Amino acid sequence: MKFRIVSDSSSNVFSLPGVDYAHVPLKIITAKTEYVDKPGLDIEKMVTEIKNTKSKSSTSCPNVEEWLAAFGGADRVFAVTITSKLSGSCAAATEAAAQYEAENPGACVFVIDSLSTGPEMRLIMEKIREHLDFGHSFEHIKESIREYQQHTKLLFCLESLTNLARNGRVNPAVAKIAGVLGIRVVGAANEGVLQPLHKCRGEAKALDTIFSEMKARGFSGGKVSISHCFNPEAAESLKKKILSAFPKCRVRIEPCAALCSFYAERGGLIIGFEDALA
Ligand code: X90
Repeated sequence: MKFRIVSDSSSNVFSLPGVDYAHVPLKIITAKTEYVDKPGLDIEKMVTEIKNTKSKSSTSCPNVEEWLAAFGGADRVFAVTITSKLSGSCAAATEAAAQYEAENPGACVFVIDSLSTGPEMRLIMEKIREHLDFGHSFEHIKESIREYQQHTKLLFCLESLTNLARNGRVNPAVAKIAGVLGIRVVGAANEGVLQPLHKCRGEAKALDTIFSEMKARGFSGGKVSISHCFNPEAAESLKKKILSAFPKCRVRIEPCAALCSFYAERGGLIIGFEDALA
């Protein structure tokens, strides 16, 4: 029985050692270029180019064929997608799953709508890998992941919400507040959409606010995954803060790939974490 984990590139995960893993890219479309969210892309250049242009840029999700190709050859697939409330990725994966099962009798695809993105998707995939290592059955893993998702959360801290607002993923009024120099918006993924919570002046204040929000949401030293858009310093400061309160905590830091970099924009942080019941 061949098991595979597949995610769209909003997870920022391009390899997952120890399991059969594939990713399907989202795309970032500008007036001049189409950027495919794959390893090797010069994201710094992309972010700078987009910041310096007045013309509108947008994104597009993987299509059914791309998901299908990524499933190819596996008997059991876990397909983890960005929130279905903000992207068509989950719908395409669901359609691909139905086609794949029809064309490959006996094969099963479980589509997991993360209702989130980035680091929370990584936590979900690492949990699936743990179950696979234990040799658990497909059905058992499906149930366990549904339960695990109740105990993973996502927070974000953004210096600019311009691209989110321009593409209708957040209220323009909220984006305007974030546009003020030095103001960061700290918020949460709530039922699959962005929920702004605080306006913070300065990064130190924002990091304190994130850590308080984590604790308010049940964090007590569980696993943490932080993705940043060209802001490793802030990610490290947050990690330090977490470790000083929870010295044994596993905190992973990684850069955003293209899709998350486009929406989180330079300076942005996205934090996935487990609550006490995970
Ligand atoms: O299908 C597409 O074109 C992709 C659209 C994605 C839109 C939202 C991406 C958000 C990326 C921003 C901070 C975290 C927000 C979490 C919300 C659930 C990152």
